[in-house]
Amino acid sequence: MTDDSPQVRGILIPACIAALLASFLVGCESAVSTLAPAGQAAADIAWITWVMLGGGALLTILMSALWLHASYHGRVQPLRWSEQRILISGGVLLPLVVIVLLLIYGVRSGQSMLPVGTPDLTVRAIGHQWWWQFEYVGPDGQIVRVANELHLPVNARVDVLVASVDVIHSFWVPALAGKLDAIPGRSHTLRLIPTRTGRLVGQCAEFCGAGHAHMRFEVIVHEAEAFADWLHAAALASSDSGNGVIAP
Ligand SMILES: [Cu+2]
Repeated sequence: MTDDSPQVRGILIPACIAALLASFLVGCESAVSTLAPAGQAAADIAWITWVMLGGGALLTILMSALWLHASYHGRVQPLRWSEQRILISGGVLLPLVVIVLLLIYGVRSGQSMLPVGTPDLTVRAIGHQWWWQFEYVGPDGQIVRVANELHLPVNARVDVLVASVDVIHSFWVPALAGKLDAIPGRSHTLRLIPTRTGRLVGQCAEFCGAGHAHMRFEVIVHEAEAFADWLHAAALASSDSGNGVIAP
């Protein structure tokens, strides 16, 4: 059986079509999906994902069509372009243009997660085995500590200072932005700009021990006034709680 025998084609073609269709059946609309963005950085990531998926699909269709044509008809007429010209344009120039464009867009998207300019709010996110602690500065300057719930105001520039007290974790809210490692002894800053209210899901994205899979947290994006009310109530609850950490 040769590579282009009818048996091989009979298996490969349905397999390629099935793989292509399967990629469209993956659930994207959820509180934990980058492809249902609720933040500026996530919107950039989602856009480049769709561009790359579309470009990849077009190239796959083009190459499959050429392959099928060659399989069934062979070379029916001489090529108008020399083989060297085809190699240079398709093997060097095309990838160069695609990679440079992706690099420019990737750098621009990455910058939207950098803490540029003064934030409207700063939150500390501290990873523990196996939960997240979020710290706010309350209305009277007191520290407000919350377990596994990150509350944010909509359309605000929020700097999240990501740290860890034990092992390496990774802070990730797919619907808001990319992930950032939480490393013991260091603090890294991630800029979040939520663009719609609602409830989202965050998850530790670095295997950090037996309880890693349970290291999820909830993200609640409020209108600005509702966020101020929540912070005020959380400050009161925090002063009443024994260890100063509010558990949901
Ligand atoms: Cu973790």
